[in-house]
Amino acid sequence: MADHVLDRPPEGAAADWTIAQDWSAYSAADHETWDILFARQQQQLPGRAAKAFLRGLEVLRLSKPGIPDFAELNDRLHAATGWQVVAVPGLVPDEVFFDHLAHRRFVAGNFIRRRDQLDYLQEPDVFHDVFGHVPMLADPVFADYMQAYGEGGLRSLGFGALDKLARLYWYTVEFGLVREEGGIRLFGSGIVSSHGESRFALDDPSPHRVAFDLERVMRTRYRIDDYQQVYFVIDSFEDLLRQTIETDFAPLYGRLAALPDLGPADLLPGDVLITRGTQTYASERAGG
Ligand code: HBI
Ligand code: FE
Repeated sequence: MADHVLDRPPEGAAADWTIAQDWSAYSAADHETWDILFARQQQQLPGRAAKAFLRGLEVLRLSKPGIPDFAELNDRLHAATGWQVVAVPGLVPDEVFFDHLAHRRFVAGNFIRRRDQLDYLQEPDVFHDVFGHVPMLADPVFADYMQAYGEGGLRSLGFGALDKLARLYWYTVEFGLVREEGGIRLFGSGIVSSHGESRFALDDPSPHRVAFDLERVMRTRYRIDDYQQVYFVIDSFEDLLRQTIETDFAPLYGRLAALPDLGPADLLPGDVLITRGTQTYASERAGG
């Protein structure tokens, strides 16, 4: 579990940690922060984000100015795939998080970042959660993948294998790339909601880009404090869903327990490399 998570719902939250979005409480400045973030990404993402993501923005009409009202957003999202967005005060415990996903509910922070945090913040806010995650949930295949992930998450708790499964989420849902039309496109929410990383992940020579392999991904540690040193590229959302559903995770966890973890920049002889990164960005940031 993330370090700054409480172990029971804060006052005012329901037993499942949900709260009212309280849309009318946002200030004009809050809505303007959303509009600034939205405009920056709208200018950057065509031709870079996966078609499913861009289609989701349209289906959900996220271009409407201001922070979306979840009630209105949910009418469209529910009609598309049966998913719903529910508001939470911040990070919730793993078990609560997985249970929501398994029931097609995506938890979203209801607060928005301050104006001096446009480029980076650690806790997921409404821009990351709604702009970053929700468009993909309007895609029927990805919608099924997220539910399957929640179900797998609940099972993983019994195996003590959450750290391994969390890497799958990280390197797909948060930071995934996909092959599309002979090129590579973005779909990970942490990338598409970040002005800097939505360039870096595709264009920068520094990170490795490696073809997705479930077991390989689940061995790979990740960093939460800076751009990724490796991105994994899936063939398609159908393929990702199929691998996740067809894999029996119990023996996989057994195998993983016997294998050493990999660092974020390690490469293996069996890797299918799309780009071998220079790792220049990471070494310079490390103080070189
Ligand atoms: N809580 N609000 C919130 N959002 C998350 O993405 C989240 C969480 N709690 C736990 C959690 N993620 C992790 O368990 C997963 O990333 C694996
Ligand atoms: Fe996220």
